[in-house]
Amino acid sequence: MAKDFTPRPEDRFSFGLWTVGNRGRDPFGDAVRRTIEVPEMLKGLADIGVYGVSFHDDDLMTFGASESVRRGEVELFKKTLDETGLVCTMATTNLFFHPIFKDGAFTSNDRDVRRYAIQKVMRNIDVAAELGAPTYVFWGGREGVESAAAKDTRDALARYAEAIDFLAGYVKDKGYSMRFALEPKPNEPRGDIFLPTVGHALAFIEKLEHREMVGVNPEVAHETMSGLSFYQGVAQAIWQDKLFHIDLNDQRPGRFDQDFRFGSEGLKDHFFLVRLLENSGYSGVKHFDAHAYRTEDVDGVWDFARGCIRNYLAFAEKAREFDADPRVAAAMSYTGVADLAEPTIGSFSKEAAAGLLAESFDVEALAQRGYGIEALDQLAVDHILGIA
Ligand code: GCO
Ligand code: MN
Ligand code: MN
Repeated sequence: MAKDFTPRPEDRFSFGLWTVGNRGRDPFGDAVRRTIEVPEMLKGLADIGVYGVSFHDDDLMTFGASESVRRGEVELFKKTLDETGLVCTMATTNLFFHPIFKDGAFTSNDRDVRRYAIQKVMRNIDVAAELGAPTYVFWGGREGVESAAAKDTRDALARYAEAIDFLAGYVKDKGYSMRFALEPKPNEPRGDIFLPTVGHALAFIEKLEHREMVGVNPEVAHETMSGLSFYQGVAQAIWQDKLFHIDLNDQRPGRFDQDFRFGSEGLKDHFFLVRLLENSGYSGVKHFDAHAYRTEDVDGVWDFARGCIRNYLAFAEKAREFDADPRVAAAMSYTGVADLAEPTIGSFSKEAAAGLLAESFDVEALAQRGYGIEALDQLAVDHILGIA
């Protein structure tokens, strides 16, 4: 019989309204399944043990509707959160769907579009604060170009930074406690998107005035589309204390943004990713930004959502077993994993430099060393396959 993996609230799993709400529309075909209304969605998520939900302004409040209609939609959402016990874990702005954003939002060549985009975010930040969302995500899907002739990238990045800093100022002025998380993506829908990878985003943050309240929201699919290691991007973000949020899904390299069920493709990558998140003390939400295959009806959507959670918890269990295996400890010791935590020489001093220059090394002997990583990695594969 299949093993039971029941999530606990402290696992802090979260889904976007647009994920389980995805109706399978793609550039080639129309919606294939019915709308799941917000109350039904939240009840369904609560039933499978989810902790929280996230939203775009336009997922929750009808774009262009009167303030009273939009208020009613927020009130219904709040009421359903109360009834289901779910919390609002993140909010974000839809700055990509409406034709006004075809040339970008914060980086549109049209100044009025840029000002409208900032206003749209401010309005939703107020809603996010009311709902208690601790994180506000910025995914700049339309911030980019098809032709490098169309924008001076230096100006575009300056406008991007100006917008983020202005909005950070707004949050501080209002006394809200939320933090910002920038979500990189290399392309799609734009030919080239600004801040294409975790590395670009981390470097960009260092140029901001309010850099202390801005981190990253890396997504499995997006780094994988770039052919990069998601693990390494996340690990560096953790090292820089910038992993404020994470978008979990799955993806094959070299494809369009597939947003597959978490853990359905890259089993070894996900094993190490979950082990990293669990062992690093990451305390943010585990947010799924994925959707069911287009072949699915509403039952399939819930199979998809349960699958994301099940795979995360299964990898967490596998990671614990791996870390508790004495053969793994021995193999890691042989490989010298913990030895890398020991400082090499420390800060510069004239004495340390003179001491190092006077030291002699047995280069031949050092070059002969085997690191035993084949054996160590095979233990990981054995654990993943359940044959350890
Ligand atoms: C995508 C992105 C989005 C964002 C979302 C939240 O590729 O479509 O991953 O799903 O995560 O807009 O900002
Ligand atoms: Mn995505
Ligand atoms: Mn995402």
